[in-house]
Amino acid sequence: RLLFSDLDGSLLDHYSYAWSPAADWLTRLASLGVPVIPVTSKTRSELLGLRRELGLEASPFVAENGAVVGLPMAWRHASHSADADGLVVHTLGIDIGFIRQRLAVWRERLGAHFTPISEMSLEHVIDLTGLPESQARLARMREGSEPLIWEDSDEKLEAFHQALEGDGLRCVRGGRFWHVTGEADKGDAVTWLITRFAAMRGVRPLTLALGDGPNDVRMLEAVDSAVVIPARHGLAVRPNQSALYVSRAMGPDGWAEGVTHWWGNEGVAPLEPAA
Ligand code: 2M8
Ligand code: MG
Ligand code: MG
Repeated sequence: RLLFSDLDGSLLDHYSYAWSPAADWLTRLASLGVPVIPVTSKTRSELLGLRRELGLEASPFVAENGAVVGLPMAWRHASHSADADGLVVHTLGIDIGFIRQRLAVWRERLGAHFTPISEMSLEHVIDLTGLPESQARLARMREGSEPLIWEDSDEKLEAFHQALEGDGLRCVRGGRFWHVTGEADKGDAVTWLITRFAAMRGVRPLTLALGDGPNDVRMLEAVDSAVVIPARHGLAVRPNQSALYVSRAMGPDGWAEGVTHWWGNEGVAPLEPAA
């Protein structure tokens, strides 16, 4: 089995970033050897400490909406070379320099008003996200996606989306920001990891994913069963997925509710321990 999870608004509370309601499930899944794989808009730098706190250091991770995939030692292939922390980073995305260049071009040509995170002061990032200063700093260390706040009309947003598409870029909506990325999304990264796991173990894993935002839709469609967690942002999240459960509770409470729904007790074979 593999569990893929969005962080903000899903495993973590949208405001406080707390996850205690999900802690029992995290402990149980760890003891069963089921990898819990964060699939998030956050950067690799933000994930470094967070994975440690959540006890997810042995799991792979997906950062920046699919642009960056990190593999722990056990997941790496002979052809992968690891960095100093024994982590292999597989980049599915496009270089951040190219994204920022194209943003500058389209801002000029369309006369559009928006603020990319790279142009925000640290105070502004803290204000918008409620992150502590140290984390807000790490949120600005982007490798393959640029979050931005849109400050213009819906018509111009549509034109902006089309312009980016012509560059092979995409613009997806997270809880607070628009995120400009390359063509790889959360769904592509999840599919890549499922294929990698199947190649390692010789068996296709049973997969579950949980998310609360429009940028989670492709991930929720890439797995066997899925959970949509309702969010205060009220943005539509409607994956094309027949095995879908919509939780009643928000954030980590809804997360635990959703895992219990699919992997609780009834009708599900016991979780197999790790090989
Ligand atoms: C941004 O991502 C969230 C996730 O959905 C958003 O758009 O609301 C990113 O800047 C991420 O790096 C950061 O940690 C997060 C904090 O709320 O905001
Ligand atoms: Mg989210
Ligand atoms: Mg997210």
